[in-house]
Amino acid sequence: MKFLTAVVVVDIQKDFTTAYKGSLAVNGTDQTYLKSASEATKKLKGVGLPIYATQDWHPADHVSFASNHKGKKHLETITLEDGRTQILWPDHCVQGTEGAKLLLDEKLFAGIVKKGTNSKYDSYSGFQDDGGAKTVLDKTLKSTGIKNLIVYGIATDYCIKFTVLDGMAAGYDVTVIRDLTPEIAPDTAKAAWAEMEKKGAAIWPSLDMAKVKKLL
Ligand code: VGL
Ligand code: ZN
Repeated sequence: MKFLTAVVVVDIQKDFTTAYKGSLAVNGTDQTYLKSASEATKKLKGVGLPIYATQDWHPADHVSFASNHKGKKHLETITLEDGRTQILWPDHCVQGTEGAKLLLDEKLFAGIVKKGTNSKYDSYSGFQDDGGAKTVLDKTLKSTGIKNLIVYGIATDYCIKFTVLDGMAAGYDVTVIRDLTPEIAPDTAKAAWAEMEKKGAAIWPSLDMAKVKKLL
């Protein structure tokens, strides 16, 4: 059977979780969350859907790390030489480190899409970085005839928002699973949910396998 729907699990990595005392730990990412995310992913895999993971994968000299900008702190915003604004974060998901590891069983995934690998550009989106360089995600999905995406993971206000908006811009119907998608801050998350919905994303409060079966 050929599926019309794929699942994109965003950035479920040690550094983003309280469960592993990550450097950029997001509220609501304890062991209970990880268990729910893992069970949901297994159910989706169980009905045959292809599952892709995105993985934040930064070099140590990445532009988004406050430590690479003298005198700057976590969550400050800077203006880069080319005029773009960049939010600064603690060092996180450095290539090859423990904190960059994915927390779901990698056997679940049809592919793992690394992002944020260019030190000059951040990449909240799983589709492309801030310099416009595409990842393999869109090509991979299009080449297998995928039309719909089910998205969840970390975090609503950054990587989920940009992955969902770029997914819709690339022509996919996108559904986001709210209770599997924790957020960095309430105000930015509220705006992110509103924007995703306004631009046409379906927001489900939780994973509903009866509804998923209609998307297959
Ligand atoms: C993310 C901040 C920096 C995310 C990644 O996964 O939402 N947030 N890098
Ligand atoms: Zn990052």
